[in-house]
Amino acid sequence: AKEPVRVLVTGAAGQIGYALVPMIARGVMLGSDQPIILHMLDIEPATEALNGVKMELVDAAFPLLMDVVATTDAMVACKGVNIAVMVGGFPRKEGMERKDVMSKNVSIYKAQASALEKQAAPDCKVLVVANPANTNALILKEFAPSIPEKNITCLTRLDHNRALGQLSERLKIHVGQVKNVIIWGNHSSTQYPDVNHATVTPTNSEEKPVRSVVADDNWLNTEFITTVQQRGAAIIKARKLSSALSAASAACDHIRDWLHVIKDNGQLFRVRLKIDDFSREKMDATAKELVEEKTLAYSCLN
Ligand code: NAX
Repeated sequence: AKEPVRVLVTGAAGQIGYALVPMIARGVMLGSDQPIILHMLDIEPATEALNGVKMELVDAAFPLLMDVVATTDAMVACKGVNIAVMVGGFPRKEGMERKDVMSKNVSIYKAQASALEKQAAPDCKVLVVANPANTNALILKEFAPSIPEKNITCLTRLDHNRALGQLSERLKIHVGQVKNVIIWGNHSSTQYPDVNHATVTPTNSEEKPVRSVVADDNWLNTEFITTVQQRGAAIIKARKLSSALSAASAACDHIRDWLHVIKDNGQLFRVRLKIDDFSREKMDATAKELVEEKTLAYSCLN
């Protein structure tokens, strides 16, 4: 039998955590033959809720789940972890300044980076989900220097999957028939969902560029983009809660595909793409926002 893999989920008592831990324990992230030891971290006020989640994991009797560590101590939570999914963070509350939220998250990610730095398995793979996801990942990288930079990532897979969903609804085809959609930039409403390199393989036909199959550049350049950018807000409006099952599922997709690529050839690889003026403008705008976030985050460190 395979050695168990230790998977950390921070913010495990929250809504994404509640959707994510059973997926991991069922093998959705690492495969149906991979035993798992789940490490769950949350903060003191969530202790009881966290224990409740642990009780349900026990009750679910997952065949792959070898053990559960549920704790409010980051040093304990990070011990020996091979994969760390960072979902815990400080949410923006009404009336709060951007700088105050940033400052809270910078200190959380600085502390958790140090815990990972000291305790995680060598070659631990990190996925940051908590917002501001890109910037939290940057802070984590800064304060966990022994974790290889390429091992620290943040979640934009949900945005990617949302883009596939929109195209598949529009074209009345399955999501699996669309590929090579790209999300550039920040996981925020400035993100740029780019279909210029994407293709569709319609049933009984060969692969074609998305633009030629959709045949409506106006829709692709306006409504499609804003729908993907604003999808998180639309879910909140409908559910009165933010996306959780789709976020958890995307986190599993992200890790599964990442490990698969590593198994195949050991490295992520770069591709050379032609970028048109429309894309350039959108990419510059979201890059500008990322630089602003970075500056704000660093100002919180002082
Ligand atoms: P919840 O508020 O339901 O859960 C967050 C959990 O984190 C809570 O249980 C809280 O106690 C815990 N927590 C807070 N500080 C912590 C700390 N220092 N250490 C450990 N745990 C801590 O939020 P949920 O809906 O689960 O969302 C979690 C995060 O994901 C948010 O930051 C949210 O903005 C972000 N999202 C990111 C997405 C992405 O695509 N990158 C999409 C979904 C989601 O909005």
